[in-house]
Amino acid sequence: MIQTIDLRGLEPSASELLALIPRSLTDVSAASAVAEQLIGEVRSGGTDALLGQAERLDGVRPATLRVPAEAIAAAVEALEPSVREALEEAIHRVRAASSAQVPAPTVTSLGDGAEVLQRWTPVARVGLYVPGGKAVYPSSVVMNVVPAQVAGVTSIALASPPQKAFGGSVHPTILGAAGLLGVDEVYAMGGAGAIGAFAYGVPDAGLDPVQLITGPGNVYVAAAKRLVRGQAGIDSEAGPTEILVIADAAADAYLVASDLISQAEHDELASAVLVTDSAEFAQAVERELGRLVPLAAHRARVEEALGGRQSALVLVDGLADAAAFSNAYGPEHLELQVADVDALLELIDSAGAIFVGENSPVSLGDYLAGSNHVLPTGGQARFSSGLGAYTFLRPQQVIRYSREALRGVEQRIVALATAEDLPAHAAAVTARFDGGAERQG
Ligand code: HSO
Ligand code: ZN
Repeated sequence: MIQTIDLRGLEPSASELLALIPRSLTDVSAASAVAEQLIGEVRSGGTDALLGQAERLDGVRPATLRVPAEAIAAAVEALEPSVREALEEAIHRVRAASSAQVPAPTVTSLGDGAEVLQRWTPVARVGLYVPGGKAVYPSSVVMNVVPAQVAGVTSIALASPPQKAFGGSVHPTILGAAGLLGVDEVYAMGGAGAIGAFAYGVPDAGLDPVQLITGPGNVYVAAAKRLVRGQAGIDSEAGPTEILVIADAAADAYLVASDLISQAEHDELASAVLVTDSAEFAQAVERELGRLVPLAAHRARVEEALGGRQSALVLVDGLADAAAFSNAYGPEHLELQVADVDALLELIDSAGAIFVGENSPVSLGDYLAGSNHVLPTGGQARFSSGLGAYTFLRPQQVIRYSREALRGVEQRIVALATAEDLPAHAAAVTARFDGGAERQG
């Protein structure tokens, strides 16, 4: 059911390795034309366009675009007590771990009276997208809102697709999670149109444009984020979820198979990859998958994900090769289940989040580890990070020189400005010292 890729005895170059990596063929740019049209409609038609899109694409027309405050308060009250308690604990843990992501300001002294301060400033207003298609994830509300709040963002708007089963409003557990976090600006809108609404604003709904849009979504949401980038900032483009497990013969095949299935449960296009130096272990995992998959609640989805070109059991000669494979892949989630996890961890450089040891499954990080579950997919972990307080912060340099300190570098500025044929640059500095040759009076 799941393919085996045997790399033993091979020494692939970096580009050969990339070609060997199992990936789905999702093409964000193919969704671009549709996304562009939906964004265009929202820019010209405002609220009416968004409600019309809801009717067409979500099969229901919301009574109001913005969810009334009373509905959010009622959703908090209606949360099932165990769910509410779990959300509160998740909020507590993610808040604690996110607080460690806020850097302290630093001052660099470059001599007497010469100072460069670096401070971290939150963006003013953000739009957080919480998907509501195949599955509804109140946990993603926590993962988006908490780091923004920890960063000090003062204006937070949330969008989630209208739900037919709830009269066109946002799903009640999403509203409940938003309410627990004190977020009161929630819109029943989804897909590319919602991203356009965030980026350009919807004046007739009182929805002001945001400076940054974050959160996962389907391929149209990803395409829309790509289109509005520049108008607003975006986090990384989210694709189908991925899990890569590096395991050796010492690992527990039942637990590894369970973890692979856990992420395959999300999506037919989800990737589940095992990389191991033990062919016997790979066989044991395959046997466990054969036993467990038919028992899965979302069996069809799991079978499709595991049987797809994006999932595989990969055989390598040793754990150093496993690490090299994983680094080239840059998985969203990486689990290390080997005898010497610390030695292996040293070899890892690219992964959205790394789960170390048998008792740190991805499901822990999805909900309650305290880490964030909005993570880069599709190899983006090779150059970007998951969502965190830092996503909502911008480093800013504040320059403060005294007259004497400026005097100390005056001639060097003149030399460089002259070399660049920018004499006004030089003059702006010398004006402070030559008595102001051009100054009047
Ligand atoms: N594994 C998903 C997040 C999630 N799982 C939400 C359960 N709920 C992507 O990291
Ligand atoms: Zn998950």
